[in-house]
Amino acid sequence: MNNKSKNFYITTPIYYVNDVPHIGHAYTTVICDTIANFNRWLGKDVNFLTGTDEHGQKVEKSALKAGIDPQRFTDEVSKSFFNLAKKLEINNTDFIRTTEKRHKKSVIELWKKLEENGNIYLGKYSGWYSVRDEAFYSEDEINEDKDGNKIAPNGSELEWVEEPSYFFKLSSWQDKLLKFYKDNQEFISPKSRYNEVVSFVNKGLEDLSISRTTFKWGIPVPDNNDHIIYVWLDALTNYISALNYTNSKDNNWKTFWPANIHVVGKDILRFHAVYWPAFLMAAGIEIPLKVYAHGWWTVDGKKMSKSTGNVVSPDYIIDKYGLDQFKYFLLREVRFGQDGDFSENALVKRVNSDLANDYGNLAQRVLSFIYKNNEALIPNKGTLDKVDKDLLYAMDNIKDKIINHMNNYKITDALEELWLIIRKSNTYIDEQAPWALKKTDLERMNTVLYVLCSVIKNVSLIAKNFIPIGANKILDQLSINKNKREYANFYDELISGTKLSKPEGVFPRLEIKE
Ligand code: ME8
Repeated sequence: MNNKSKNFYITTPIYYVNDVPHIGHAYTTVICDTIANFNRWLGKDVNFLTGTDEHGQKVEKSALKAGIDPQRFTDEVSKSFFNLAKKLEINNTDFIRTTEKRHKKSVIELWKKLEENGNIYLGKYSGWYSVRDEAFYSEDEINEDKDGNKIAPNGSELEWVEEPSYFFKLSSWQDKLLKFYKDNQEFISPKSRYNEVVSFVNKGLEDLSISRTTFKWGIPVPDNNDHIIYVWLDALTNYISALNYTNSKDNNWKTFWPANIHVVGKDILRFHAVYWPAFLMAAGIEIPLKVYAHGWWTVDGKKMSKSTGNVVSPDYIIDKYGLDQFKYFLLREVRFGQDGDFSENALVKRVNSDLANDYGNLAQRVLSFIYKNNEALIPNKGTLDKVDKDLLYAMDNIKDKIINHMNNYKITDALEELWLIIRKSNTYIDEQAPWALKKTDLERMNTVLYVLCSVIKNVSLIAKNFIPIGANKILDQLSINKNKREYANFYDELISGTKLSKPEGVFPRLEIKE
């Protein structure tokens, strides 16, 4: 690995503090954590950033409604996202808040750079604005609801805004953006989203209003405090302010920029795939390698919303069904990039079939058999038959495929691949039937169990990036040292005669509990 490919930088969106964390936020965070874990496992130096977006009209309104001043309000609500990260036991390296000094400094610096390069001018904005999306919409995007109110394509309410405003010369970046997309076809994933963005930019870009004057909660424009910097310009900068971009000598900046991947929901693709690269180009900063837009979760077939009362709390699901179970469902149920539907029934079904019946059962039946019949010791390897070699070869092959899938962010494919070897191993144990060999051929029984332990070890080394708690428990039961669980340990041979700890079921069957 050369130095650049040894480092890996991944980000979640920074979440608005006006909302309570729900499974949608948890999803993006879990996806990023898994990708981060996997890359760390491969031996890379990983920087994984998440955080909260705390400025803007929407947050100011929510603070007003709650009757508290915005700083106190954001301090409190930011904590709930910080606590979600803790509850999910993610391995983030940083948590950024846009109200922090380090962030404000970078936003001001970026603004000045854009101004110096002639990309900002003062004008007047009149048009439609959605406070919910913190976004401007052009006339051709606007619809009307049944009462004749103007609404955005996603249904959010619009208000007419007319005020002095600074503009970013987005229109002059249209051709450069199109060229950039053409030269970097991997910049936006999935492909359907890439096409969507290209066609949006092809239609023509208007200059972007990047300051507001009708509220105060944000970062003032340098030398003109009447203006507050547009919350998206402020928020997007988090990805570089966390690396201390204002200090070009900072090691984090030199090591981790450009980011390998920004993971976002499809709702905020335009900001990340059009505005962000335009700002960066205009400021002479390198553009990230990829923006991945994932799909949208509904709940029991309906859009999640406070008014419908169907917002699902991750804490509730984790306490009821378990953290690995929740993560596995999110990662496996829906192909990364596509929409999905959350229901407790689907979660229970998925967990019972894949975790309890397949993986958990494989580990439990092998380990408890050894515990009872081989004095809890890793058996002798003996001589491998073709069928043993085939299984070990398949494991090796699948490991390579999984690495390839994960390097291409195909998380669901990676899990499908891992389950192929788990199911193959369950078939192998049924066919080799160590319980029968116990009576006829102890040497062969030992070999079969040894092969199974090797596969369970390697499956768990990979699985711990996705479902760390259970996979690490299985590795504990196999007496694999905690610091021997990296990719580099994949080819470590198990040592016959090693004492195993008492096996315990790791993924119990779930029942729907009312
Ligand atoms: O947009 N399904 O913050 P936000 C899937 N502050 N993902 C969902 C989801 C759902 N139903 N609901 C939310 C913002 N998400 C800005 C971002 S970044 C510089 C600024 C996830 O709190 C998804 O990742 O509205 C979505 O993009 C993000 O939460 C939006 O979070």
